[in-house]
Amino acid sequence: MTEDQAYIDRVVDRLDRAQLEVRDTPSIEGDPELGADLDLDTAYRIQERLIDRRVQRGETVVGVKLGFTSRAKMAQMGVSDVIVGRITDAMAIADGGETDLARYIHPKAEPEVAYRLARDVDLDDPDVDIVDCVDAIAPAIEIIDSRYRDFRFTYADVVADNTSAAGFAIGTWQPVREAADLAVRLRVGEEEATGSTAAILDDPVNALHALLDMCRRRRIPLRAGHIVLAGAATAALPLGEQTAACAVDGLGTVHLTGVRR
Ligand code: OOG
Ligand code: MG
Repeated sequence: MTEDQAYIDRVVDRLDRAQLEVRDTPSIEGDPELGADLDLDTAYRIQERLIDRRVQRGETVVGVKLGFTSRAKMAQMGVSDVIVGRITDAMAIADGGETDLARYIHPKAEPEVAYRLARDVDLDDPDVDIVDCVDAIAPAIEIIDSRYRDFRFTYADVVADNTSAAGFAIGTWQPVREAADLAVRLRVGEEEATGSTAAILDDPVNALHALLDMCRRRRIPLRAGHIVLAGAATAALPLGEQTAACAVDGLGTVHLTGVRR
């Protein structure tokens, strides 16, 4: 891990500007000058600094997200371990609401399952039961928008880029229930992706266990009220001026519409 603050600031500047200016940027790890210093520890520190900047601009962290919890996603992106990122209130889209496509570089929609934390999770308590800390479940759509050109990134790249987090919509919260093998359907315009919640680490509840493990290792706080996006159940579909609708059997539906104003 590099202790070089100037290095971290440089990468943070580059990714922050890419998001604010809605302009893609090449891979950091592929950069002849910056690439060698981007290990995973440094990537998580970069992600944390990026979030600090958003908070300084007035945003509030409202939860966390897991990525690459499904084999379809791992295969689509060519990686093999889960990642964790942060979501803020500025990324929230109302169920049935519109999202301005001018905010995104090349958005894609993913069908997800969301959990809600009823209380703070004590990362230092070895006996903590994260499932016990969850009080609600809902269908969700995540909008990912990698800041990297053509979604081409390495594992450390995507961690530094806050795991491509850009937007999310949550359906109706309901009491937490078993969700191991529910059919999932995502429609975006004429395109459709179908799968099962079993694609999410065999059962989305396993995403909660993976999350706790990652948050302990990376010291990422889990607070009462936080939303947890468990990860996509299918590959992502590009979002244009269209409605994206996600249905999860037994959990209901959620939709949003991409618009150009
Ligand atoms: C990274 C984000 C992956 C998921 O649900 O697997 C993710 C990306 O594919 O750009 O959010
Ligand atoms: Mg996702």
